[in-house]
Amino acid sequence: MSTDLAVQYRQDFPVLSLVKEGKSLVYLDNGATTQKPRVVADRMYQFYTQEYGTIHRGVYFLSQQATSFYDEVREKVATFLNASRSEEIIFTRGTTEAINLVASCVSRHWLKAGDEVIVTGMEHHANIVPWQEACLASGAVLKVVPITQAGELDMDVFRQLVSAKTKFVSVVHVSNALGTINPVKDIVDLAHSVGAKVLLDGAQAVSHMPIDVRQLDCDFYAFSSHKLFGPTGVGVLYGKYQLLDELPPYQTGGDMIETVTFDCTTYAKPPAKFEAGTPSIAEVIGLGAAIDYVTNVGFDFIGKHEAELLNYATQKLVALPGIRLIGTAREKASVLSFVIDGIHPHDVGTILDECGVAIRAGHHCAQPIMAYFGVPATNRASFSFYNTVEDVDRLVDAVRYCQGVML
Ligand code: C6P
Repeated sequence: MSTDLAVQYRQDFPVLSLVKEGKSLVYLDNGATTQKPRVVADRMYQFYTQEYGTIHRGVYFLSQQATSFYDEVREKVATFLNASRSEEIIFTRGTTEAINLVASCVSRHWLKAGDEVIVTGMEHHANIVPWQEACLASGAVLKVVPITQAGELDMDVFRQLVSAKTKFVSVVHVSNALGTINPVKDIVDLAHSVGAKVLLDGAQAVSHMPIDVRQLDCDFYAFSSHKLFGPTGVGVLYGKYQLLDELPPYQTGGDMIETVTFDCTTYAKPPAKFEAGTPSIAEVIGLGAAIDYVTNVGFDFIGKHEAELLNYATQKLVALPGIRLIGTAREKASVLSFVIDGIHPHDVGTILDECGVAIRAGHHCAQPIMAYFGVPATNRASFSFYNTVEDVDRLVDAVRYCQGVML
């Protein structure tokens, strides 16, 4: 087991040493949001206390320096995703805003009545509702690729659904509720074969595996900083430059224009065209520190360690009576959703919390998945590289304790 290194990395995350009512914290809600290494908080503290200024507006030193820091992070994100150029990186408030941006712009610019948009049965609400709105506004039709009992996409149906009418395909890279890693390169190729554009929702992927947008050839890729060890309030939309250039703006106002008169306004080029108003400057700088940090940890270690944790946890959990796993795909990230016979997930979550174990209980903003599996909610333990075998043992002990109390 690669736990020794994980134990070392834990030292970088002050909150992981938290002890409450005599119990040390076992943090297993990394799918919701990851904890922050000290370097991220320190970088933001330094910016706020010693370097703070607005960007793109001031001729004075602080503003120019802040502008350089901000633009450097754009370069860093471009390298992190292997984008062709930094102008392909748009800062948003998060994955949700990134998808809303694309859905809104695509609906106004590309979609017309009778066109089809494809999503899948394992999407987060953030990748369903914006497309429902886009279809309502444009008269396009939303098609849904079903999932199988293992929690995989039914690729045969996917291939049947894609046609000349398909204009856009929007698919989650890694499912937050099931852990499934989707065959996104195949999906991109399939969509491109009929000329459709593709967005990948990478909210749950970026902290687990390296992302190469040029290799994937996706048209858009979205993720949130707070799930990648960075601050809340900032996210990233990658888009191929030519497409960003073609699309209309999402929000309008300051910083996204070239010239404004009462007769005619012209827009700045991407990325400025999609970043109206003063952005989350300190948070973007914090995201830069998070990317440096995670790059230093390295996805070789992260992938190997998380796979070991997932296997170990899966074996331990299914060995208990009355456990049903929700999501048993062949390719999975370190997300373990389960239900326990006779105990509502919210009760499980509350009792595990008494044991110091933080997991998520709920529908995970993926109600269609819950409906498909016939459950109101699941319990979800999601692991990060700083979790250990001991964390898994504490989870399993807490589940056993919960069964003892409730059954
Ligand atoms: N999932 C969870 O699973 P925001 O809130 O904008 O940072 O991310 C939204 C989002 C979009 N897509 C996927 C696949 C996601 O998992 C999420 C957020 C969280 O616990 C909250 S429901």
